[in-house]
Amino acid sequence: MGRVLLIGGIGAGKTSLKQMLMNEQVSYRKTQMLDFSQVFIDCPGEYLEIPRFYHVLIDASHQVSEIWALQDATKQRTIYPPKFSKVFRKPIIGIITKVDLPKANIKQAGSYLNYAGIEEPFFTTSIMDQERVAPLRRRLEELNGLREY
Ligand SMILES: Nc1nc2c(ncn2[C@@H]2O[C@H](COP(=O)(O)OP(=O)(O)O)[C@@H](O)[C@H]2O)c(=O)[nH]1
Ligand SMILES: [Mg+2]
Repeated sequence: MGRVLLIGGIGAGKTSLKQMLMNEQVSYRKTQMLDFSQVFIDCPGEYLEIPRFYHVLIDASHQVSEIWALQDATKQRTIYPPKFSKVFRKPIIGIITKVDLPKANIKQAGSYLNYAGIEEPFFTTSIMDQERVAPLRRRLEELNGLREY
């Protein structure tokens, strides 16, 4: 089971992204049995913003095959400590959210992810654009081996 841990600050778009991928998956593959609430571990943003909660994220990471680290493209600051990705022993990918908003600065968001120790390529997402999340949907399917169902 390829579970994914979603991390990111409060309001980064973790729950929205999960919701988007869940809904689309449900209509796209009606017969498959996967419960996406069991695929995503969606943590409150506080777990990343308050250092005494870091251990909760680290514990949760033991139950997943991959971590998706979100960075809000409209945020002028990062809440990731330097090299934070290195505390995990799982692959971690960077996702830049809210790229539809006028304030979005994808380049800066990418540099914040780099600062957290996360390397390109980054995924970009928007709740306004289903097509844009298609690569993440494919990644999820690959993680879960859905092609064999
Ligand atoms: N414009 C825009 N708003 C977004 C996007 N993703 C999330 N939001 C909004 O940002 C707010 C916080 O999103 P949420 O998914 O709850 O963030 P979480 O705290 O990381 O779970 C909500 O009002 C969402 O509608 C996006 O891609 N574009
Ligand atoms: Mg949430």
